[in-house]
Amino acid sequence: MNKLRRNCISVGLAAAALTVAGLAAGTSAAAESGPDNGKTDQAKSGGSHCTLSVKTRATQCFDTFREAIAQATAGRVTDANLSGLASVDGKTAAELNEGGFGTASVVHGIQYYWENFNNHPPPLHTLTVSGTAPCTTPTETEYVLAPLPILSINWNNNIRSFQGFNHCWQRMWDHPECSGLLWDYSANSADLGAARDRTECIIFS
Ligand SMILES: [Ca+2]
Ligand SMILES: [Ca+2]
Repeated sequence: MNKLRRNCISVGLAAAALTVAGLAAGTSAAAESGPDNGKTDQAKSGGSHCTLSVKTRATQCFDTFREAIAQATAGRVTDANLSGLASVDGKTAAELNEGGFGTASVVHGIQYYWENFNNHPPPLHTLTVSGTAPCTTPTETEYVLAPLPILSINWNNNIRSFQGFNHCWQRMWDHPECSGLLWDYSANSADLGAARDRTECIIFS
């Protein structure tokens, strides 16, 4: 087991308290939340398809999903679909999951602005998070991402679906200090349901 993989890389605030209070998606009516229905805080500027490296904390945004995936994989995967519409296809998913040791950049998760992996009319936005190695066993924490980045959109309270890659699972929390569990260990979700537009902390595991 590579020791590097076992280190917890804290991006932004560290998880202060990993309590499971509030478990069960979307049951806390008083919890801070984003828009209930239509998205209101649309992109102001910059490309809609962004990447975040957990190693360098660098972010970049691109006009196309294809460009974002190419950057997130250090040029290894260059044929992802252009728009970010719907989930990555099976071929691209397989390519993303080939990212193992020795590759420069390994995709851990893609966050989608809309439910059903962005299978929705525009505007479409994606946030692809990458690291330098695959994740370890699903319930062993890799790192905390909180608060979420503010790029062409503010990703806080704006995720409706996500996909994990390279053995990475996600837990989603309502607040930037990683409290108020919204969504427990999962490899993906096509629709966060009552937890839509509420995530401000993701723990990758
Ligand atoms: Ca929230
Ligand atoms: Ca893990």
